[in-house]
Amino acid sequence: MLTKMVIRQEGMETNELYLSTRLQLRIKIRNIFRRNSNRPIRVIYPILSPYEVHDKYWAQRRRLFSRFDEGIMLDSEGWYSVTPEVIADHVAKTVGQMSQSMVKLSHPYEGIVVLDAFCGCGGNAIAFGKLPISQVSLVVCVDLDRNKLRMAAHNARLYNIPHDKLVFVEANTCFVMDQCYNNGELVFDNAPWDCYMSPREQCAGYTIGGLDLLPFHVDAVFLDPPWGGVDYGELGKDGYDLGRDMQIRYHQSKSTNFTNGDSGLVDGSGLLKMAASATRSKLVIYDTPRNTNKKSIGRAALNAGYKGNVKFEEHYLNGRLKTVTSYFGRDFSGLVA
Ligand code: MGP
Repeated sequence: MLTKMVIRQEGMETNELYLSTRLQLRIKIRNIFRRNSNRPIRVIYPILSPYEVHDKYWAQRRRLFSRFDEGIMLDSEGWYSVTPEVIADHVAKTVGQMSQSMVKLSHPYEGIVVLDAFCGCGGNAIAFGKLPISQVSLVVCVDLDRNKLRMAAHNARLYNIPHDKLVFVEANTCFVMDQCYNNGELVFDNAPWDCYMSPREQCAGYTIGGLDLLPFHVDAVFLDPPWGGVDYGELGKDGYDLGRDMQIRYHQSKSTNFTNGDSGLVDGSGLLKMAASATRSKLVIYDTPRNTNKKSIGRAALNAGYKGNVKFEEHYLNGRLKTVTSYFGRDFSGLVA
């Protein structure tokens, strides 16, 4: 960790840290004989029906969405995993600003195309959608669950996000990043497209459909994946290891470069690599638990081919650390004295 500063805004504080991937390489070599055993994490999902919500999240509802009372819709997973609005807005704004120097755009008046790889009920997609078109021109919202996409569309309308700024794609996001994009361009080579087509529908004025809605290119990937349930905190301070504790199902019969053997699972490090290879700029934004082990972020960065420094933000709400965000794609060494 090389430097640290604090940004404050409306009850939210963000610590900015810069992690050196070179430093992580040294740590990796030193730790090679002290590998953690592959102990499985205990996953306890809340026993709630899709329409019930834990008191703790209900109490935070207007922090999750300032327009909650206008009719925001969330399912049980959405309740515990959606990013609080002020954090989502901050991250989106940071991406909008960073992208201007990082992404070479074909049209000077247009912004970047962001792939929101785990859209869920839309908290982050809405935040990206609020940015001016000169920063973000399109958000491609991917999720396996069409009902979540419908809720996200409904929620986006409550925030008056233009209908042509969000497109909702029902698909396995690993498949999208691994098989549909390479170096930022849409590729058709290996994709059994017929198997992955989903019917098209209009919802709250937005289009929801399958892979045929994917745009020809993407500039940045935003990753806010499931962390394995609500008890990630039991792994302790710095105990959440991206390579060990995050497991995302890749609905794909053949194993690829990114899956762990034939398990059909991609770990958090493989996920970053997949996202990086999908974009040309390698601009990837990664939301992970507050107890994410920073060395595991460094290892994941190296594994995905990044060099130099990674920007790492800790987001506090009313003095409590909520989430952390890592920004990959630019070497931040110049900012570090
Ligand atoms: P939390 O730890 O469940 O709540 O999630 P809280 O109120 O901070 O916990 P407590 O210690 O006060 O009891 C904190 C934040 O992390 C949530 O608001 C979500 O933004 C995010 N989050 C939590 N989970 C379990 C997930 C997840 O699985 N995926 C993603 N992407 N975000 C999550």
